[in-house]
Amino acid sequence: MKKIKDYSLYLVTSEEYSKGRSSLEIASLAIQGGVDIVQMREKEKSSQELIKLGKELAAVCAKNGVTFIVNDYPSLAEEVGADGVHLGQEDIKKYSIKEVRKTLGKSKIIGVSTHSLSQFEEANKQDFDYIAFGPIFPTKTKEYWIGTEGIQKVLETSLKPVVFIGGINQGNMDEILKMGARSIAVIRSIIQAENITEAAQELKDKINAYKKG
Ligand code: 3NM
Repeated sequence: MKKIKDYSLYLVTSEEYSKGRSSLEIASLAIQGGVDIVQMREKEKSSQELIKLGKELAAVCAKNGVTFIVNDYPSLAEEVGADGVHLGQEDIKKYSIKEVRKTLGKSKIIGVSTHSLSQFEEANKQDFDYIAFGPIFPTKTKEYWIGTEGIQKVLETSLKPVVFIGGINQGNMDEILKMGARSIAVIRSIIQAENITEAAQELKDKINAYKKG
């Protein structure tokens, strides 16, 4: 792969919030529900564990035509054969985007997290393939949220696909879909669901309903 064709539903894994289920099992079930992109974001795993899980997730995603992204580490993304890497604001202080492009090659995807309009505007000028913007609503991994206010501006000015993230679930997603968002990333509203496949399907169906107008 390949640039991403469809950014509709983006699953971020996190085994520490998954009620004892493995990220591999969750990703497999969520893919059946229509997830388009899977990101491995495992803050508590060793590098050996990340390599093992990364290879397993890469295989499951490839088999199902789903894009696989690794969080934080360009060299790990390369090692496990991921389609790309997702970088946080701290990561982009550590690595230059030119270096990351060189490590991964031109065909790979590089995404970045942004948490304010000014970070978004900066990222919009750089050589990223997509931009994540959030947290829109309260979430577990951040102590703040930015609300829906900037969404309009982001959608009007973005030169690349924007994925909205942070506290988004089946109950509140209409609010941002109504504003024009067509791409969302989630952790808990998929990984903590009793039925992972149905939860993903519900999120995807809602996005598709707005896409059809
Ligand atoms: N990044 P949930 S919010 C990993 O705003 C992550 O950049 C965010 O988890 C950002 O869907 C977030 O459970 C957590 O709220 C998303």
